[in-house]
Amino acid sequence: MKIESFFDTQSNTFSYVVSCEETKQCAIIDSVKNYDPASGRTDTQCADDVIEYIEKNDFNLQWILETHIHADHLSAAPYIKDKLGGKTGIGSHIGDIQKIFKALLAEDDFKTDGRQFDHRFEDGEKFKIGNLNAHVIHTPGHTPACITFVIEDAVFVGDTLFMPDSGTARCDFPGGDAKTLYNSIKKILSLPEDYRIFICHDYGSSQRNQVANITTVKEEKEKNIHVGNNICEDDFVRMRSERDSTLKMPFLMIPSVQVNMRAGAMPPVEKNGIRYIKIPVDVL
Ligand SMILES: N[C@@H](CCC(=O)N[C@@H](CS)C(=O)NCC(=O)O)C(=O)O
Ligand SMILES: [Fe+2]
Repeated sequence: MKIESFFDTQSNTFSYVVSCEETKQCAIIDSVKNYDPASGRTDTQCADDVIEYIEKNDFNLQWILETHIHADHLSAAPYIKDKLGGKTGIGSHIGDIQKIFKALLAEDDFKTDGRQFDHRFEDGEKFKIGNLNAHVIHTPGHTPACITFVIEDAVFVGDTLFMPDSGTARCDFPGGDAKTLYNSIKKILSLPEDYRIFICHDYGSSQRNQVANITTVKEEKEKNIHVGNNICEDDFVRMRSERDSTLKMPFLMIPSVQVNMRAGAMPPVEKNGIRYIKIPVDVL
C-alpha cells in the first residue's frame, strides 16, 4: 500500500491517494476544487495535481471517497470522475445532512436519499481497493454523516480528530453534536494502537511552524489535547461547546455545502444557461 498526501493551502485540507501496489488500483479521499467567491470562479489546480500523480503512476482510479459533506471547500469528485472514472462514495447517513440543507436552501426538487453518489457506505461495510482490505466506521458528530475509512493499518478520520496538539473538529454545524463526536472518537481510539491516523485538516499549532497530517492511535490516545488521557465526556462536551461559540463560519461554508450535497456538482443551470450559488441571508 502506498499513500500520497496532497495539501490545499486555501482550506488547509489534506487529500489522499491510497494505492494497491500489486494491482495499481487506487482511491482518492477528500478531493478539493478551489473556489473564489468574489468572482464565482472555480480552479482545478489541486485536483489536477492529484490526477497527474495517478496518471504518472499508471494507477486505475477505483474510488472517489468523501469522509463527509465538507463545509470549507468544494469537492472535485465530478471533475476527477470525468477525467479518470471511478465510483464516488460517502456515508449512508448522507440523507440526514441533505435534508437540512435542502430546507435551508429551499431546493424543492433536490432528492435527499444520497442518490447523487454512486455508493453509500454503511457502518462496518467492507470493501476493496485492489487487494487492500478496507472498511467503514460511522463516526458522526462533526456532521451527522461523517465516516472513517480504515484501509489496512491506515485510518482516514476526516474531521473527527486533528493532530494531537490541535484536538478535534467543531460540532456547531447544522446536525453536529459534541457528545456524538466524543463517542465516535472512542471508536477510532479503540483501533490497534499502532494504526496510523491520517487527518483531513491541519491549521498549524503554536508548537510547530509546519502543517502535519500523520499520527497514530497511540499518540492521539495519549496526547490529544481535547480527548487524550481519558478525558471524560462531560469535560469534552463543555470544552467543545465553549470553543465552538468562538469560531466563525468557514469562509467557504455556503458554497461548499450546496455543491458537496450534490456530490460536488454545481447547482442546475438557470434559463440563461448560468449556474448560481445561493446565499441564505441572516440565517447561519
Ligand atoms: N478558518 C477556516 C475554518 C474552517 C473550519 O471551521 N474547519 C472545521 C472543519 S470543516 C473545524 O473543525 N475547525 C476547527 C477549528 O477551526 O478549530 C475556514 O474559514 O475555512
Ligand atoms: Fe469538515
